[in-house]
Amino acid sequence: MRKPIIAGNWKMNKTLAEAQAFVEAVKNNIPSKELVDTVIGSPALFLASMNELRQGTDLQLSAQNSYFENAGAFTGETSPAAIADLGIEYIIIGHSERREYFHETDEDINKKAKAIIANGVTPIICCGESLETFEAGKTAEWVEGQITAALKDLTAEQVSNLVIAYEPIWAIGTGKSATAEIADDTCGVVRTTVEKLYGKEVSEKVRVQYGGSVKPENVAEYMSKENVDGALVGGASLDAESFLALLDFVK
Ligand code: G2H
Repeated sequence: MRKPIIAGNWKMNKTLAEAQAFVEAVKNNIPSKELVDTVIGSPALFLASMNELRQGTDLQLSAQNSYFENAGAFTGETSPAAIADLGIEYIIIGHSERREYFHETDEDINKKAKAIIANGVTPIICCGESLETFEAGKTAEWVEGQITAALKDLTAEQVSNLVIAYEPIWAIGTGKSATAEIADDTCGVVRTTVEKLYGKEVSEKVRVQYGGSVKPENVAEYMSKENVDGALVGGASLDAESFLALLDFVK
């Protein structure tokens, strides 16, 4: 019932010319938007141009971060209102790299979620535990805490339309992906947390992605799991052929 969502997260990669060539290579070769949401999370710098190139196609776009204010004296930040104005559909927030290297807190992520939703854009809210937490068997309580904090003061309707990405930090860019069972279990923890906070109906609508070394060879197995509605893909989304192969499970 929940539509799958496959989102590339390019991170800090590509030049404008490379981003444009990628859009040209994939935009008419992706499955229909009725079957799957296909999204590229690009550096903000390329979004305006990519947006022009993808017009009239089913390709959707995401920023990788934004600030929680719409305008003002915030040197170096990107406004969620400006991203919305371009017609960009999603903004990834709370990626573990942002939390670790740029010291983003749960409170920042909650403020960003509210600001992004207020601008009519869908946040893709990331959560996930470190290796230490995983090995201590504390993944569920960690993820529940992150999600509860990120969703603070959001309404049931707002949460129904969200995307939440579970990305174990130990599986990011390491080639060491979580098993499909672990991904399913922890995406299930995300859903149960939403159910505790907002009830069953909302928890059955919210889409939960798995992220961490997803590639064309393992995406179908993740997607076969009940609680996994999509994937957030870094390394394997950088090459157009590999990105398109991530969508083969739809056929
Ligand atoms: C996790 C993921 C994309 P990769 O960060 O969000 O990256 O697929 O390279 O592990």
